[in-house]
Amino acid sequence: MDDCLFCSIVAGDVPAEVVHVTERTVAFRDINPQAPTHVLVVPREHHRDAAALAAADPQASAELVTTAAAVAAAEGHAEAYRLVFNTGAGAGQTVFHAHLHVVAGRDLGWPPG
Ligand code: D5M
Repeated sequence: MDDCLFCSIVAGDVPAEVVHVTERTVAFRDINPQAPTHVLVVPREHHRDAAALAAADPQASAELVTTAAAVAAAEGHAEAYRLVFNTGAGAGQTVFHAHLHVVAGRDLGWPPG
C-alpha cells in the first residue's frame, strides 16, 4: 500500500533492524522501545489492524503469534513476555498496518496504561 510505513519496511525501502522473517511476517525492533526487548511483528500484506487481518487471513494472524513467541524465546524471554495489539487511535494505534508488539525484559505491570 502506498504511504504505509510498515509496508515500506517490509519492502526494504525504509531501514529497520529486522530480527526474524517468515513466509507471512517480518519482525523488527521498535524505534521507541518501551522495554529491553520491544519488537513489532507485522504481516507482509497490508491490513489496517489485527481484526481486519484475522478476518482476511487467519493463517497470517496465527503466524504473527508464533513469530512473536519465537522472537521472545530468541531474546531469552520465553517465560515472560507481553503481546499487544493497539487497535484504533483511541487505544494508542498510530500506524495503521496491523502489528503485534512483543515486550519483555522488565517487570510488566497490570493494568497497562
Ligand atoms: O505502534 C506503532 C509503533 O511503531 C510505535 O511503538 C513506534 C513504532 N515505529 C514507528 N516508526 C517506526 C520505524 N520507522 N521503525 C520501527 N518502529 C517504528 P502503535 O501500536 O501503532 O502505537
